[in-house]
Amino acid sequence: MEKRLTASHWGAYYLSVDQGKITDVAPHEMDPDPSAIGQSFVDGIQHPCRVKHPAIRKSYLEKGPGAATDKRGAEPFIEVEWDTAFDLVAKELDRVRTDFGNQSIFAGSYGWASAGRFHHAPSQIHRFMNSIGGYTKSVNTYSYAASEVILPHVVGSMDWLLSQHTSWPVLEKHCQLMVMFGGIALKNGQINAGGVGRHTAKEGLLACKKAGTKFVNFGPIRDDVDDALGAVHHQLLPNSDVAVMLALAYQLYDGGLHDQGFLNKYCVGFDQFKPYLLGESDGQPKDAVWAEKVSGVDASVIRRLAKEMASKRTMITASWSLQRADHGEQTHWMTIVLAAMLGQIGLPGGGFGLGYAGVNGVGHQFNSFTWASLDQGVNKVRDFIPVARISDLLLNPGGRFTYNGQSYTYPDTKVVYWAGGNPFHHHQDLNRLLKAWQKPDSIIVHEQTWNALSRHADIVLPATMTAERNDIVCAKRDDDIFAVKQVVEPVGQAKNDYDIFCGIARSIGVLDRFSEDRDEMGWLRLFHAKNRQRAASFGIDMPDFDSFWEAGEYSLPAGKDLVLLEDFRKDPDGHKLRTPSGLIEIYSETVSSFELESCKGHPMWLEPKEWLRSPSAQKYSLHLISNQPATRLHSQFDHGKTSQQSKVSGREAITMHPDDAQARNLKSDDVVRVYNDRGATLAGLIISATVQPGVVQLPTGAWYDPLEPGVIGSLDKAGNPNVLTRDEGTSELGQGPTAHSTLVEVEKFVGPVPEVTVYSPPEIRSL
Ligand SMILES: Nc1nc2c(c(=O)[nH]1)N[C@H]1C(S)=C(S)[C@@H](COP(=O)(O)OP(=O)(O)OC[C@H]3O[C@@H](n4cnc5c(=O)[nH]c(N)nc54)[C@H](O)[C@@H]3O)O[C@H]1N2
Ligand SMILES: Nc1nc2c(c(=O)[nH]1)N[C@H]1C(S)=C(S)[C@@H](COP(=O)(O)OP(=O)(O)OC[C@H]3O[C@@H](n4cnc5c(=O)[nH]c(N)nc54)[C@H](O)[C@@H]3O)O[C@H]1N2
Ligand SMILES: [Mo]
Repeated sequence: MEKRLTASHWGAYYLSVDQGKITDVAPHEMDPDPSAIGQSFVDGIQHPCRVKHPAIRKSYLEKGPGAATDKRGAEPFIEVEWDTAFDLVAKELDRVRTDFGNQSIFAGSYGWASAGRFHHAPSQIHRFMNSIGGYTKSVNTYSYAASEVILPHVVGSMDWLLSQHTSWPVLEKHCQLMVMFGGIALKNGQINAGGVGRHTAKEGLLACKKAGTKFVNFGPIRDDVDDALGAVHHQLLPNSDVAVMLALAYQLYDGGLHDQGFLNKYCVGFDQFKPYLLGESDGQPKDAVWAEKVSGVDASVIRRLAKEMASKRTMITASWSLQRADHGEQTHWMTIVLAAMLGQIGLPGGGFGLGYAGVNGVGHQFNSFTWASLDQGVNKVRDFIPVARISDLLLNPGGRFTYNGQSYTYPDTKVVYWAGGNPFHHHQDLNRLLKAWQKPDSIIVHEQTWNALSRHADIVLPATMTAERNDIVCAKRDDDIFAVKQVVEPVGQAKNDYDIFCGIARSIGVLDRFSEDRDEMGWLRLFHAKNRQRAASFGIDMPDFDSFWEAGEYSLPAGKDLVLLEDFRKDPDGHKLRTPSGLIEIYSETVSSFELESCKGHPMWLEPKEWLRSPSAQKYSLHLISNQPATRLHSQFDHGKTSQQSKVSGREAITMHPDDAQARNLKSDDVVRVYNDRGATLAGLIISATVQPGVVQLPTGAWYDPLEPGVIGSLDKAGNPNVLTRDEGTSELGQGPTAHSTLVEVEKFVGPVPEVTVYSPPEIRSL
């Protein structure tokens, strides 16, 4: 039995391999807090649901592009040889770019794909598309789109902020009070985009606790904070955080506890914000009594906490989930304004943090250089969409949209091409997506499994998984970098995305441009050479490629401790922020000049369209939190054992408060129907007071499994919350996703419970 190193977005492990089969998995010894998601490697890689052969939807193979697009998801697939598939894809891409132009190819292809610098499917697809003249892309992420657009106006880019976050050891030494909105969920810290050597969030938090940090959390779900932290927990109505933050700000100002010196020296626009805060501009002071009416948080709690925050070194944290909601731009902006009023930004242990443990990297000490990745080339097409506007793009060719103060047009999409992401996982209002999905002539995907994405495509090309190929795995800035070797043969005829694109590039006649005549190991050697060079410029002598490859891993000396915005605080002229004023913008002239109803010049409480105090709550009286799943990464490895073991009554679990369960006469393990006007899904019931009354939690990631495939509005059998969520942008500014602003009703499902069938392949025929 061999033990072979592998590495993933959720950690490094050793796989035991016996006669070509993965039989066991053990975490890497360097990891103090390994993730159980790795257990899914045992059955997840060589699972029957893997795509084994290139496959074409029946009508598409018979009649070509545009054939019976309303049957996507409902027809059998026909297996073809690779060369046939390459030619078919090449011919269609050539037809579309010649007849309509490259902007008619949508290849934004958002998604997390797998860890690995070379076999990173989104980089591969973008490089390939650029080698044939470009594609319509998507901008920003599902994770924090609203903040990515608003924060450059306020303090700086989200990516830059996240790479500078105050690190755990500094918090341990200096932070006396941590006030959290949306918790610091360790289930999320299991993950890091690109890879993770050591999971440090848990030990970081426990060290703070041991050193005496007091934790206070506002949120609908108690589990968002580890029990060991002994946090004081305050329930609040989902989406009402801005009201509580405003009231804390009001109480600071009212009590003379705000730091006027900090506001004068490091910020602009407090004077424009103040009339709103005090109610001079709209007749409503944003005091604690007002906030209680909005959020349900006791006014006395807010008053007391404001005083305590002003008397201690206080870190205010907000999870990313807060801004995946209607008017999400306001949440992190207001977090920063509140921290600015406390005046501790740039001091060790104080200020603000966005998304601690949202992924493992936030709070980690980073090194200052980034590892090499695949050069994607230049995209000649200017068209783009904000990432969550995919259904709008397909439904409204030629239609207009606004984004960050400007107006743009949606191109006419003929081909949708995806590799490394799953819109049937990530997008909101799947029934609306299904309608939009009928529009393009061709939908081409590279997939590993027969999940909802591949089932709803025309051309499905089977892609390898990590253990089936060689790669270098590391997060962009992590200290630990792994040489991950192929451990098992690819299932069936699965190929690496790179080799798939080489095959298509050869048919089109652009192979040289795409491949630069390098094979897999040639690219890995190139990356390593770049990495060594970068390390050397920091005085670090990395081993040569062969030694690295042989050793399997390399760790940089730990990065140094960080304090977010410390340089700016010490020397605001020498370290100007990249905002128009160079300072923190409590009021933004730029945003104000856009004249948007949905995002004004300073942060405000703007009522969500759908929440527990909106009229629709009469009909749908439960707020749905579709948060990140603890037992998988999004939809990845939903078929694996760690995820499958967490299912209740054969499907995704929904958690409900005992009072709500009693009112609906529901029992534990009941199969329930969760529904609203947009759709319905089945879930298995967990009754627990960890969620507050009026809130239900149904994590994302269960594979969409319609009772009647191809029928828009069909009941989903497996528990995918995105048949219920809203597909509207956060605002005309950011256009981010708003999954966390959703109301539903829940009832016992009556009648024979349909079996979940999505984890076995669909009907596949041979030619
Ligand atoms: N309701 C609701 N919806 C949400 C969210 C929410 O909070 N609530 N959160 C959103 C967020 S933050 C995010 S980031 C998105 C995540 O959305 P995605 O990133 O799209 O989700 P994944 O399941 O990670 O999708 C990755 C896909 O790539 C495939 N894949 C993996 N490796 C490879 C490879 O090497 N090659 C190829 N060709 N394919 C590969 C996997 O099989 C899988 O289908 O979801 C969003 N959706
Ligand atoms: N295990 C695992 N970890 C992951 C991922 C995964 O799929 N699996 N995905 C990764 C990705 S792509 C991302 S972007 C991050 C996302 O990180 P987050 O955005 O932080 O993730 P969520 O789990 O959606 O939300 C965290 C908590 O916010 C709370 N919450 C929701 N709405 C509100 C609200 O209005 N107010 C308050 N106060 N709280 C609210 C919920 O109780 C929820 O549990 O997670 C990453 N980590
Ligand atoms: Mo995300």
